[in-house]
Amino acid sequence: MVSHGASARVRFDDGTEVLARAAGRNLQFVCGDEVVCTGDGQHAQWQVSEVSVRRSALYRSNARGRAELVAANLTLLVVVVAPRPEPDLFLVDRYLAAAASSSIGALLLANKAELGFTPGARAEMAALAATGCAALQCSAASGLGLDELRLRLRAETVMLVGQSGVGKSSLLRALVPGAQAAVGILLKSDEGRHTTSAAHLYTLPDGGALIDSPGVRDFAPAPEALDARTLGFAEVAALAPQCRFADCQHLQEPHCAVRAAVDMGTMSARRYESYRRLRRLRDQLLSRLPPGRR
Ligand SMILES: Nc1nc2c(ncn2[C@@H]2O[C@H](COP(=O)(O)OP(=O)(O)OP(=O)(O)O)[C@@H](O)[C@H]2O)c(=O)[nH]1
Ligand SMILES: [Mg+2]
Ligand SMILES: [Zn+2]
Repeated sequence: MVSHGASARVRFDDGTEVLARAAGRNLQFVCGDEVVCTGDGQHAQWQVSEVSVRRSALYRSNARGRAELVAANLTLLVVVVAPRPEPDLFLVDRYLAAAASSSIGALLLANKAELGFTPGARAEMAALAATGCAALQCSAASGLGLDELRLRLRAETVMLVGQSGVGKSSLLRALVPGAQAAVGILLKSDEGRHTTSAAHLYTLPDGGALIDSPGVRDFAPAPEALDARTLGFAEVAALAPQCRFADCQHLQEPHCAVRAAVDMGTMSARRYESYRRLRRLRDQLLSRLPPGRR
């Protein structure tokens, strides 16, 4: 289903779609939710009366630290980057952290590969791949890598996320024939222009579903949804058992295996800086929540 505020477009198993409203104020649903609809088809007055238990939930934080649901039942978060606009790898890290903390798979997708990434961007992406993050290169424009991408997305419930202008809607149109997603033009400033305004779920031809989402400048994972010990950083999770203290936050503590790995160069210094920033962000957001929620 696709939601626009209190109303949503709901697709039934037979492929027909209806517009439906929430039956009650407390009923919250987002793109990817499975819902029960009631109503009479004749007057097209459909109501969402029930939301099925979610197999996964991706949350972001609002300015007050509260969790806002972004998408439900995702199995794979595809974080799209491109040579232009210049990749924001800290944003990539925060998406990967949120996915890992919510048991959602992740794929780093390097689109517009035919334009060529800078050596610096290539090195950072290789460092991410070394942490175990799945990565693929493709080009929505030239078709490069799209067959492999189709195979990878088969039977998954996927959301494409990333900065504006990286080519999410272009990828959607390449993957879902007939999909009518707006594709924008990059501004000269390389800032990208927001062309997709609401999340929308499409059925993939080989099975599975794909959600296109609006480009973002920033993404703050909901503090309560982040794994408190590792923040969803794969290499931190792997190293943490070797830290002296079981509750090591990998900041100032002595005999910290994470800091040792950074010193030895086996963990990327940029990733560690990203980890520290996310710790600070999480602490700030938690401090804004009412005391009972922290
Ligand atoms: N050279 C090149 N350009 C591409 C490729 N994929 C997309 N583009 C172009 O990049 C621009 C932005 O593409 P969109 O698909 O609208 O980007 P988006 O990520 O959906 O952007 P938002 O909806 O604003 O978040 C368009 O001009 C596309 O034609 C690619 O593989 N190579
Ligand atoms: Mg778009
Ligand atoms: Zn540590």
